[in-house]
Amino acid sequence: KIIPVLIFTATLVFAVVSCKSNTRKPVVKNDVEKPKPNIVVIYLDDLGYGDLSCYGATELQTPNIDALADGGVKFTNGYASSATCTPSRYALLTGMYPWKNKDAKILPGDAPLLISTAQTTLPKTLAKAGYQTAIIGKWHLGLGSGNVDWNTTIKPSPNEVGFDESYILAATQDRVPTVYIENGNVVNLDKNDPIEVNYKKNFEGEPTAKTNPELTTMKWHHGHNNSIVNGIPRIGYMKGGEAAKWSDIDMADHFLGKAQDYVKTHKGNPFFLYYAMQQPHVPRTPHPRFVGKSGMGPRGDVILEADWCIGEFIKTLEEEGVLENTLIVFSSDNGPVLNDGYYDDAVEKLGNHDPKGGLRGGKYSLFEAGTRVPFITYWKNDIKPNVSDAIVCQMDLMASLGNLVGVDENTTDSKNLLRALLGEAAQGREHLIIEAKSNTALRSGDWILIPPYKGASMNKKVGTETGVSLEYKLFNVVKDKGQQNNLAEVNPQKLQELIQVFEQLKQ
Ligand code: NG6
Ligand code: CA
Repeated sequence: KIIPVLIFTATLVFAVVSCKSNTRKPVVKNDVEKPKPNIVVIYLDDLGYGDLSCYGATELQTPNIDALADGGVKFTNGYASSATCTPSRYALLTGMYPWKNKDAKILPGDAPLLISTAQTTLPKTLAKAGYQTAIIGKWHLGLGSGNVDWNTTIKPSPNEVGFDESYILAATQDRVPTVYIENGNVVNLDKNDPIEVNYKKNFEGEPTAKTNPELTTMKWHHGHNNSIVNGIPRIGYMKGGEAAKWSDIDMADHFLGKAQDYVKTHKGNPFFLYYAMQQPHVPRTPHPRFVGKSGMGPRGDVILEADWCIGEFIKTLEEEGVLENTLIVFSSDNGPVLNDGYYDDAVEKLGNHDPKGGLRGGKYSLFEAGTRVPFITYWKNDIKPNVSDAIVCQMDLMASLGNLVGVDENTTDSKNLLRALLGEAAQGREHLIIEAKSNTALRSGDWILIPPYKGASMNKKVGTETGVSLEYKLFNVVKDKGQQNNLAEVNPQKLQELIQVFEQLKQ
């Protein structure tokens, strides 16, 4: 009789103890059994290669992001797949080259979901390994299947492509609808004040920045002259949903609070959190705590705000006891832009700051500053501090993180660069195709090949070079970081070699 009682007691004690210590299933890494790490991707919007003090900025100090770089791997050849947001996010989450999907372009706020619910995604891959998954922040990959009704549960949404939980802004801060959406439902929606959205025409009698400029507190430079929300003119028309409208100046705090709550409530089991911050995309609306702090106008101020948010978020990981076992990947969806459609002093107050960090071009550009961005991996005690010149792309996170957690997906575009990403190997990709506004170029070893394209060489309104011209351009970006010397004529052999590689990869 005593033996069954003993077994029962032992089982009970074991259950209680294992529950308290939050035992995790082991993951095999370097043949050593370790608990599965939490994974957090911190993704900024339009942050440039030179916008952080750890990447050489002297006029802005970003101590919290610098701490990640100092304690982790800082990549000097880290790439977004594209020079604009939607395609980069598509590649990050699907591991697919965005130029293979003709719809992967900057999406309006009422566009249908770009990712098919049948597609393999990063969150789905991690979920296979038992991860809880969430996105908090900017989505910009479309919602629903056309003609979204914002007043019922929106489907498909991030929740149908792999995220257990989502708390998002649908498109961009400058596009309607200017509301938060939680698991497909508009937050604080008053059913008696339904939301209507239209990207083609205004709703009768509703003010716009053109008809009622006196209602705007931020002035538009190009585009951004449709509906006015919180004094800010936006892209697209929106009616109703008064109680649901977000507060722009509180957005950073709002997403931070959600991200912190997520950690607190999910720390018991491995989680994947995609924390997609809105800074420093337009409209730049720093909380009053940060106004004037950079001396560089709102663009600088929101970069400081983002850095502060990241510091607070990391503090939460630490306080909740999970920092040591959390792999953080930090990056940006595309390169920098100053005037992206509002008068906000970004150009006027820039001073000596170089958001491009010595690269050429910027957001929307095939030149390097369009896609080469800050890229940092940090895993306290696991990653040894290092600077890596390996060529890595955000698109590679799917294969690499899959490998880390023991789910090896059969991917074509996403490469398993786990060891490079953890700073254990110096070698990254051999080749990478980058994209800007549907044109593509090749990074191969030390070289960049930009094929000829028709179109303007300057994006005049924004004030950046597009990288588009009718000739082949060939640069050695290790010797010539600023892409000043086109070697296409003096090195025909390299040019032919890269044209072949490019054409093969594009098939
Ligand atoms: C452009 C907007 C720009 C920005 C961009 C998307 C105009 C004139 N310009 O069309 O302000 O919203 O789209 O940026 O409307 S991204 O980072 O999300 O790709
Ligand atoms: Ca962007």
